[in-house]
Amino acid sequence: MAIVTQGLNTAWLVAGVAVAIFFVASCCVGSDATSDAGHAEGDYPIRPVPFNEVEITSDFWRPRLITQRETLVPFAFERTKPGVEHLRAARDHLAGAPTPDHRPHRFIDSDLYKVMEGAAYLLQLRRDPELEASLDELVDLIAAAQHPDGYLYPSHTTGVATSRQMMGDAPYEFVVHSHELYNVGHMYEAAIAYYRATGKDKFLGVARKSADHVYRVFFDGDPKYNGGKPVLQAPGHQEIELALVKLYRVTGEQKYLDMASRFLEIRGVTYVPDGEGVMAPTYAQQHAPVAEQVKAVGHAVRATYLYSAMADIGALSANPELQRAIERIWGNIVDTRMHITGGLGAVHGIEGFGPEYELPNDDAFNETCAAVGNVMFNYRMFLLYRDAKYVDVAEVALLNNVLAAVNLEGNRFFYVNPLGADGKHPFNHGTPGRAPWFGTACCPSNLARLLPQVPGMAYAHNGDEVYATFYAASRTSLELSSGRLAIEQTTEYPNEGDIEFKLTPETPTRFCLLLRIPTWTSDRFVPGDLYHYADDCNDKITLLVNDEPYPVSVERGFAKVDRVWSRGDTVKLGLPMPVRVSECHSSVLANDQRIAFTRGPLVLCGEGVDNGGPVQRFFFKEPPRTTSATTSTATIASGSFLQVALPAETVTAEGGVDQATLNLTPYYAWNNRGVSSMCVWFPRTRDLAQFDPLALPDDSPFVEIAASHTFEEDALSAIADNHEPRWSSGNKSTRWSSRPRTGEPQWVEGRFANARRIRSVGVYWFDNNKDVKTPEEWSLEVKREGSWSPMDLYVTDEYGTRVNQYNVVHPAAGLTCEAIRVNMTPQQDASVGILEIDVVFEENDVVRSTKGDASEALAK
Ligand code: FUB
Ligand code: ZN
Repeated sequence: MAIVTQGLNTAWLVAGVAVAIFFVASCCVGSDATSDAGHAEGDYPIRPVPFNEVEITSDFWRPRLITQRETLVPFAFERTKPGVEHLRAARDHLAGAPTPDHRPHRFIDSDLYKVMEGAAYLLQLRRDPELEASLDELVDLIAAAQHPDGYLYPSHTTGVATSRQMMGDAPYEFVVHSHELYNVGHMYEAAIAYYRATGKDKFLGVARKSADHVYRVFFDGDPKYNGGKPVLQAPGHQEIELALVKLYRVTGEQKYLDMASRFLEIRGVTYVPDGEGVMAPTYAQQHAPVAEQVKAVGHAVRATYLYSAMADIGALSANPELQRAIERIWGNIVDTRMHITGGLGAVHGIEGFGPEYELPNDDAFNETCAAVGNVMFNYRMFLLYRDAKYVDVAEVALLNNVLAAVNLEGNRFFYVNPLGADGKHPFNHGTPGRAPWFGTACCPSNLARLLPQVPGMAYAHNGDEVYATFYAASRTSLELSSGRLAIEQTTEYPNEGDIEFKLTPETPTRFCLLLRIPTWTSDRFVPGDLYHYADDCNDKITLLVNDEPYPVSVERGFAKVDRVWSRGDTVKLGLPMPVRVSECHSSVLANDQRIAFTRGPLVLCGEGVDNGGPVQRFFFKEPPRTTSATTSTATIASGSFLQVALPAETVTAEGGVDQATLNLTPYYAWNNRGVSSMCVWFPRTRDLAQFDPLALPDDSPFVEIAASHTFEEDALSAIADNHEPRWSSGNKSTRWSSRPRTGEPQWVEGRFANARRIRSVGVYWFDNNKDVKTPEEWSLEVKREGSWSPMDLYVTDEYGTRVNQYNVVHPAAGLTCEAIRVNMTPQQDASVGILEIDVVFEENDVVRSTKGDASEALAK
């Protein structure tokens, strides 16, 4: 029986190479936990042990799973209440009640679904009647918000949402940005998880009804939608595809797998947007049929969800074209577009992949969801190819980028994950640290559902081969062809590299144990051409079976131990874990003359909080001998983590150089002790080191600045750091503000190196429309010959308070001065703030050099 029956092109149907072992896979990590009913001809050749069959005893992971249950998921439910309101409004609307006056985000329900999915995994791990009852209530609500024909999208049901122009005037009119199918895709995943946890099929019924409806409208035509013609358009945000594969697995309904395949098949074929930015063909990977795609482009979350679905369907339909496409794309990612932390989607704006090798540090975007997607995609690639290199990438993304995205306490999040920070720049949607939640909360809700599934990456098998893939202290048992096998794993991994297994087969039996030998033990930290070690390590991997040395022969990243096993046999794997030094591919300009430190699978970073000030002041002329590194454990209220100390050099306040110790922390643990500077890639030259990354740059108009008051989370230097703001909201620019002072007059002033002849002064106001607003009024004073006086304004000028632009004023007549001062009267109950002051000087304006002391300068 061909796995995909309708609508697939012939090449897909006659896919040549059949996968050798066909059984219904049970997947994990965003895929499926068990597979009861699917009947594919092809599938992944190995089956992971489901997460709920692996008991985690790890001191690293257990606390995280407890935090998930006790803090993260309850907190996420609190924060997704607007999603519940949105569904309630839809339910009431369908029942004829007026829609309340609210302005929900158009796909806010998806965040709730993801938290429900995460909660259902927790239920699967342990019964919790209270949690189950609250999920039951939500399921009733979702069912009531669904139209009788299966349509479910509260924003169109109620007609109320923000960004209405992005959802079209009617259902499925603007599939490229409405997120109607993204929403229901997440709903399917939640419904499947809830069904598996509770055995109750009401939610699954809602999912099936929705999927049947979508099939009808998109592929057959339904008189109520799109004038009865099939919509035949792939969703702008992928998600439904992989969710349909799961729905197929849980129900055994072939139609859902066909539908997933058809959504892949029509992508980049039946509809190609032809604009720019979010309407560019590449943005949602619609620039070419998916099987012909070569490089990773566009929005990174969409991309990784697409590639995950391509792996699923490539396996299920044994489709070599799809498989080749994702292999190519994977290569392009690891060779040119992935940060060392496993972060994807380096550039802001499209939240996506930039040009090859464009991997900035402080300015990296690296959305948390993209790292989650990187884990999902790579784990599927491992299931498909049984090659450890894919687990290596998944592990790096998980242990570094994904874990960094939530604090140890479980209630503060990163959406954006840079590899450097000055401690003031509000890179994370308006803040320089983690935020409690976001207007678009895809990232924290993704953490709610990914983390409980991590144990499901630990083991996989195919009946005769047992793969130990993701090391963590744990216990499990699995059914081999020859009988049951119990496994106990003892390790401190990822903090230490010694891993011990105790194997207990029911009876002596032959099977092959495959132990992952991570890429980080080789000449590089992570697969691909981007990063390689700059130092040597002579420590050898060791392998003992029942305490006897066993040869380490590695194939596709796994050391094989093929023998007859008896009860209580032991295997000890030793993966040396010294601190290593990495260099980056020379095409990555951001890392030119820089090095990074790693230990085992963990990327290390320096933080200001451990280093007595900005960590950007450290540099290493020579890659340090990391044998001199010392390790210790830092313990804070919310957890503990390893730290490393290394000898380094620093620049001093006076511009000299000192010997110093650089303290490093795992990247995943940064920003758990307040906001401070952070750096992953350290300079190799003194010139690249900065004593103070917030100091005024050399080309600033001012040499000295002062203010009546500066909020502790802001930086006064922001007003003259030559970074052009794009919006007054200040979400993306370092800013100065007088918070929390409200109502009181404020001033900022800047002194020039010499008396200068001024043509104009422009002020770009910071106005977040909350506690910081443009001033009630403002004016300029200028300092001439040591005394301040109001600046005479050009006759038609006024002191403006427009947002999103400079408010420019000119002096009435030629004016030479040593300094300027901006005096501001705030609006009542608001503070004032400035993002940038732009001073334009007349050419050849220097009146008299004062050798840097303009206070002595004389005006002409
Ligand atoms: O569009 C849904 C999610 O919101 C995306 O995956 C994120 O990038 C954010 O834009
Ligand atoms: Zn996200």
